[in-house]
Amino acid sequence: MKCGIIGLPNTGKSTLFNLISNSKALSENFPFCTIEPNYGITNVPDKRLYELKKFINPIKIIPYKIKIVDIAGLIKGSHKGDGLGNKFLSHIRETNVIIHMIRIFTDVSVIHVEGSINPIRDKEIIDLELQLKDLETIEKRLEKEKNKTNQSYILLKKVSSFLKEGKNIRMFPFQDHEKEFIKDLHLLTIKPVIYVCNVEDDNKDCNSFYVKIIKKMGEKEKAPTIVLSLKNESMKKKKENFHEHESGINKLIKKAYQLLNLQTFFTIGKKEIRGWSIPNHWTAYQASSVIHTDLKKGFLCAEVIHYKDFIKYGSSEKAKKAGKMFLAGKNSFLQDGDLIHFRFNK
Ligand SMILES: Nc1nc2c(ncn2[C@@H]2O[C@H](COP(=O)(O)OP(=O)(O)OP(=O)(O)O)[C@@H](O)[C@H]2O)c(=O)[nH]1
Ligand SMILES: [Mg+2]
Repeated sequence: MKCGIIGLPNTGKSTLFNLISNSKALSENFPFCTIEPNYGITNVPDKRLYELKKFINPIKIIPYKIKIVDIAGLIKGSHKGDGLGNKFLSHIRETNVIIHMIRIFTDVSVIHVEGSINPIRDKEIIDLELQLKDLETIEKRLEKEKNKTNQSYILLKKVSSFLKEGKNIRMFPFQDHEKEFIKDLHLLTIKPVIYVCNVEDDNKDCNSFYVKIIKKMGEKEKAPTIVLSLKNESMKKKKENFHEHESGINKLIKKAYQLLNLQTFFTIGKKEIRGWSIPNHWTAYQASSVIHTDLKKGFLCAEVIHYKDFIKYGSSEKAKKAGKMFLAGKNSFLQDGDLIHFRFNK
């Protein structure tokens, strides 16, 4: 599961990537600084790990992680190969959530490829490039389709008209089963998106004119907008324990995690408390595989305590005495935050 950072050149994508993943990708004041994508991982901040720590006091805490990709800047005409060519599209295609970086900060010393600050225009440039690429993908499929009366042909025709109106496919009113028809096309504008407004100062600019408009545009797509100042975040990072405080970056990572449709379970012990992430609706049996394949092979059952019960009773023993520990079989589903101990045959 990956999140890809996209946007015009010089909007702060690599700066964000470095902050999120503790990397040192090249980030300079010239457009197209990033050519090949940068790959990294980031811890997902979760307060529950620190709440659990109060009762267990382990040697270490291991948070769960998500993958982040910093993708080359897009410009007008990118879909047909202008700028750095259209290789970037395959990098976007392989992501599950898009983080769309929008420059609100005005700093004139940072070159803007369009020559002026206009976040609405900038968002529309990126949207249009992705829409044109999706349109091309759909048109190719439509040309190949011989049976013009089948369900998928009719659906794709509708989606194509929708794109031609300048709308991202994520806004299309799909019926529940319809997304299956187009899954293999790996369309770009159907992916969940988070808009990030990179402002000069997040204390002053949170409700500025442009931020309000971008938020409204996001709401129409049911997409969240996060406002942050990478300049300020970079300074904060130097001062504080980054993953424990409620920064804009942490909000962003949590939001990305939500959109990836993942859920969390915890394992606890004297040595470590660890968070694990699994797709929503995975069973206890499937969950065991993320720890070790041996657990899945010899799976007997999982001892489960819901997070709230553990916090209420303060230990596994006390929760068990209160009847709050239960055994989950192979096909049982888990709740987000469950504390799990797997029983298995060695
Ligand atoms: N004033 C100000 N400058 C910023 C901010 N965020 C990034 N920058 C500067 O903008 C320049 C470009 O930042 P990058 O993170 O490299 O931009 P990018 O989007 O990765 O650019 P490309 O790789 O060229 O597409 C750098 O000089 C950053 O220091 C910000 O919030 N405020
Ligand atoms: Mg870059």
